[in-house]
Amino acid sequence: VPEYTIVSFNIRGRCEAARMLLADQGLEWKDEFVTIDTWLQGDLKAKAVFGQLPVFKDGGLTLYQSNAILRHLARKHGLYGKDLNDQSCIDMMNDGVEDLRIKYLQLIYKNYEEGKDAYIKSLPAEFKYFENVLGQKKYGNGFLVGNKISFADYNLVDLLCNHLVLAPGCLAEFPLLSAYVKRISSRPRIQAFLSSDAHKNRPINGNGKQ
Ligand code: 0HH
Repeated sequence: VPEYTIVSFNIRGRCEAARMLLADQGLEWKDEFVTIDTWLQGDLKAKAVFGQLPVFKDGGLTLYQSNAILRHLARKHGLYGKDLNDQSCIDMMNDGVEDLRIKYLQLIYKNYEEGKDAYIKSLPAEFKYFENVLGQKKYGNGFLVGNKISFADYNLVDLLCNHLVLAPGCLAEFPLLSAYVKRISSRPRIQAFLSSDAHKNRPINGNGKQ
């Protein structure tokens, strides 16, 4: 019996980074997908702490908020740095990823047709920050923080993969970031996860835009 359950809409959305983390760590989880019809009945929404999905279950713990879910898994499975300073830096990185994810979701759900060109033009300025972070590391060939993968890495790689669908050439001028995405995506369990039908058949977003 899997240790964890993720209840979400059947999209990659805000859960795919957690699924990538779980897959990479060799952990088992169960996905429970909620249809729009079920959601519109309102019972699940009424129970949700902030009226939204996803919700994550770990034994007696019920947790809402996708970033809290990532952090819980990170604390539990050693994906939160080696000490307090690492933890804080990983939080800083994840907040940077969240800022970009919010912009991406605004485009997808609110402004896709009119905003797409301008959004793609704005990406180099966004990606530069992450390229610089990787460049400050000794060989530019590791992770966002320290010498070990953290939840922020899964979150960033997931978001960058979505951007490669939106704008396939968008990482071309960022050698460290391109190599980073390739390196993490080719970790054996992540590669297996990314090439699974479950992942491939799951739409990125809930409105069919990507
Ligand atoms: N801060 C929260 C987090 O990080 C934000 C969660 C959130 O945005 O966890 N939840 C949305 C997700 S749905 C939600 O619950 C976004 C796409 C919806 C389209 C679904 C299509 C499904 C197709 C099978 N929204 C519902 C709501 O607010 O009532």
